[in-house]
Amino acid sequence: MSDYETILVERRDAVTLVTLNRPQALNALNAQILSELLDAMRAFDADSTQGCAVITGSAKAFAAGADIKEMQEMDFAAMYGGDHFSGWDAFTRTRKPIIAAVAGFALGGGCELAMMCDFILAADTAKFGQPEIKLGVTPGMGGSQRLTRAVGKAKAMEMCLTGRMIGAEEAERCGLVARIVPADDLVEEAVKTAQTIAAMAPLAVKANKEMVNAAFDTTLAQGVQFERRLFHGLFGTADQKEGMTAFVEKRPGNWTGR
Ligand code: CO8
Repeated sequence: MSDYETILVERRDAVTLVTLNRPQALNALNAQILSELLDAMRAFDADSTQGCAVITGSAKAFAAGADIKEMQEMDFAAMYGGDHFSGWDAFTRTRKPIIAAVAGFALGGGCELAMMCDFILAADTAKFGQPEIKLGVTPGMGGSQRLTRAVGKAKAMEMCLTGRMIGAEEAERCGLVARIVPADDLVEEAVKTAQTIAAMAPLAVKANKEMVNAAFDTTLAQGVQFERRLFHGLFGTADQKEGMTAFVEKRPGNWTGR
């Protein structure tokens, strides 16, 4: 359905499935893949028939990081003076939910991309790491911040300072991933989960995403207040009336997104 060269985009009913597709570089994130991914996510966010997205890679690699060959010769002026991050910032402003379905390597920028998604489903083969230290640098796409918030200081510090990879079980134990599924079932399970989300009232889906994310940027009191305002606001929607009436009438809700 698209002319992209580095990603495949497929619609499964109300779910947009994006597959990173640079197998020769283990899905390393270069400028082209960022630009195509961003374009696909903008189209997804703007399309009222689509309710949730899944981003996945190959069995071997979700993504093995930012493209090292693209960065190798850059100096400070090229990196600082260039615009290498606003695209990723834009990615995080996607308002509908995105699930990362991770099999194989999610390293450096690959781990950071997975963490920019709303939650991670991991295949039992998944391996997460921030190995930038081994390249003489640090995470650059938010990894030092999102990983620390996800797994706490001790493990984030160890991973960033040593480059040690963690497997799916350790990642689940420390709260980095929502759930582990057998590798063969990963994409189907992620799409099924996305379809469950896409079948919910759309305004409530956006509000839930927004308020959980607010927990990372606010004090508890501010976050609770933010939640309350959105909660109040949903009582002005037709879908709140429909959802509660459907419960009382013991039938599924029939959402209008109003
Ligand atoms: N960038 C570019 N090419 C890569 C990358 C990468 N991150 N990872 C793998 N490749 C390429 C390899 O060079 C190789 O290409 P070729 O066949 O032409 O030599 C091909 O993919 C296959 O890789 P390997 O032969 O290395 O495969 P192995 O199975 O032996 O090893 C590993 C797999 C362990 C995943 C290994 O490839 C590896 O260590 N990759 C690098 C991991 C890494 O260091 N990632 C962090 C990158 S830095 C980063 O992400 C910072 C983000 C900051 C944002 C910056 C925005 C501009």
